[in-house]
Amino acid sequence: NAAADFIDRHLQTGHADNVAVIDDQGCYTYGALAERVNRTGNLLAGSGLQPGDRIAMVLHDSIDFPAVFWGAMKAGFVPIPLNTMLAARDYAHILEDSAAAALVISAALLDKLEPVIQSTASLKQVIVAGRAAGNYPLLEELQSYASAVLACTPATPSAIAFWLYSSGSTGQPKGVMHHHASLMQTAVCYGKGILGISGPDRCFSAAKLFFAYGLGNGMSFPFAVGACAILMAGRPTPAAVTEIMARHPPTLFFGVPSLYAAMLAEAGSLNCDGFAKLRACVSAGEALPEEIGKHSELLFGVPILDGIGSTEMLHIFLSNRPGDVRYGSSGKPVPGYHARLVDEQGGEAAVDEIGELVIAGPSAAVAYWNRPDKTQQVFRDGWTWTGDKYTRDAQGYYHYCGRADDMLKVSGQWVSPFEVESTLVLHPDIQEAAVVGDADENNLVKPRAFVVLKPGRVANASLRSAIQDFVKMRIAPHKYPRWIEFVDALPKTATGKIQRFRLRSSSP
Ligand code: 3UK
Repeated sequence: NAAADFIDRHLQTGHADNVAVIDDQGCYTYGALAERVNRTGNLLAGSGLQPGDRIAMVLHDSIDFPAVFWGAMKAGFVPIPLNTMLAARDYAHILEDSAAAALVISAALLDKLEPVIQSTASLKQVIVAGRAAGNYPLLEELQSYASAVLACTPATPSAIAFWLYSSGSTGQPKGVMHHHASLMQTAVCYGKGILGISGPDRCFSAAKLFFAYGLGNGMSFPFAVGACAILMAGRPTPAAVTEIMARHPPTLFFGVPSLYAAMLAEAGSLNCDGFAKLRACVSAGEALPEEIGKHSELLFGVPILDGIGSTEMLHIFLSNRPGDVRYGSSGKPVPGYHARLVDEQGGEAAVDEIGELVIAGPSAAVAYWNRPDKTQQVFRDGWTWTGDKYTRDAQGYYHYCGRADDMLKVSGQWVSPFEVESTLVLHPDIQEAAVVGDADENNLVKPRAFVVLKPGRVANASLRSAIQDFVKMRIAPHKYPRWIEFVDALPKTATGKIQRFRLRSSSP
C-alpha cells in the first residue's frame, strides 16, 4: 500500500517531527499528517463504504487533501481527485461514470455541486471540508471522533490505488486508473533522478494537487523523501504565488508556462524575496516557449526545467535537467523511461523528422475506466501513445511540434475544440462555430473561434464579449475563446466536416 511508503515510513525512521505540509492555516509534521491520514481512513471506513469504493475529492489545496487522499488509500478505498474548476455537468458525468460512493468537497465549492449531488444515485456519503456548509457532516468533526490508529489495508504494487480524470476530444473526461507502485516510481525516476530531491527540500507547486503534475510536485515527491510541501488554496496569480514564496521560501518551484509568462509581465510589481533559496524551477503542462524560459531564468535566478508529462504516465517522462537545459526543447528521456518517435508508416522517425511520441515506463496507467476502445488505442504492448508530435535532433533532444489530434493545451489544461464549439452553438445568435488554437503574444496557445451568425444578426464588439461570457458561464473558464472572428461560412469537407486545419494561421 503506497500510504505505508509515503506516510508511515517517516514515523518508523524517526522523522515524525519533520515538517511535512505548510498550508494557509498552519504547519503539520509527518506525525500530525500521519494522524490525520489515520483518522480520515477510519472515518471513511465507518461511513458504510465497501472496500474498493471510489471516493471523489473536490478539494482546494490544504492539509485536507493529503489527509483524504492517503487516508482513503490506506483504508482500501480508491480516491479520485477532481479539478476544482469544472462545470457542473462535468462533475455530473464524472460522478456517474465513476459511481463514486463518497464525495469530500471544499465548503466553497458546495454551491456549484449541490444540484449534482442530489442527482447522483451512487453517493452514500458527502463530507464537507473547511467551514460548515449545507446539511453535510464536517470533515474536521468526523476526524476528531475517529480513531487515530489505522492499520494499512494490504495492497499489491499493481493493485489500483487511485484514479484521475483526463479530458477527451469530445469533452467527456475519462477515468485514468493508476497502480499503487506508480507514485513511488515517479518520485524515484523524476523526483530523485532529475530534481535530486531530498529531505531538506521545500516544494511549492502553483499547479494544484488535483493535476497529476501537482500531485507529484506537492505530495509524492516531498513525501517520498521526508521533505516539505507548501500548499496554497487560492488561485495561483503571480501576486499570490510570490507572497507565499516570500513567506515560505521554497527550494523547488513548479508552474505552468502561462504562469511564468504572467509573472514576467508583472515582474516589476512582484515581491521576489522568496526566490532566494530556489535550486530549480519546473515547467510542464504545455510547451515552454524559448523566450519565456530564458527570461524566467533571469527573473528567478535558476534554470526553468521544461518537461513533458501526462495523466496517463502520471508524471514527467522527457525533461531538461540541471546543468543541461535547452530552452525550446523538452530535453531527453527521464532515466527509467523509453521514448520512440513513430512516423506515419509505423517506422521509427529519422533524426529531425516528425513522429508521434510513444513512451514506455514504470508509471503508466492500468487503463481507462470503462473505455476498452480508448484503452486499446492508447496503451499498446507496454507503450503509451501520447498523441503528441515530436522531433529528435542529432544530440538526442526532443522538440514538441503539436498534437496529432485537435486538442489544445491552454494554461496547462486541456481544451477540446469540439466542446467549445458545442457550447458556442447554444448561443441564440450563433449558427455554427469552429475553434482552433492560436498563439498569443507569448507564443502560448489560446482558443480562437470562427463564428457564423444566424441570418439578420449583427456582428459587433458587444456581441463578441457577450458570446465570451456565455461560454465562460457554461464550461470551465479557461476554455473560452480569447478571439472571436465573425465569418460568412466555415471551410468544410464534401461530407460536411469542419476543416479546422484551414482555419489555423500556422501550427503554434
Ligand atoms: C501536453 C506538454 C509540450 C502534451 C502533466 C506534467 O500535462 C500533464 O498531463 P495532461 O494529461 O496533459 C498531457 C499532454 O499535455 N504537455 C504537457 N507538458 C508538456 N507539451 N511540452 C510540455 N512540457 O500534449 C501531453 O500529451 O494534462 C504534466 C506532469 C504530469 C502531467 N500529468
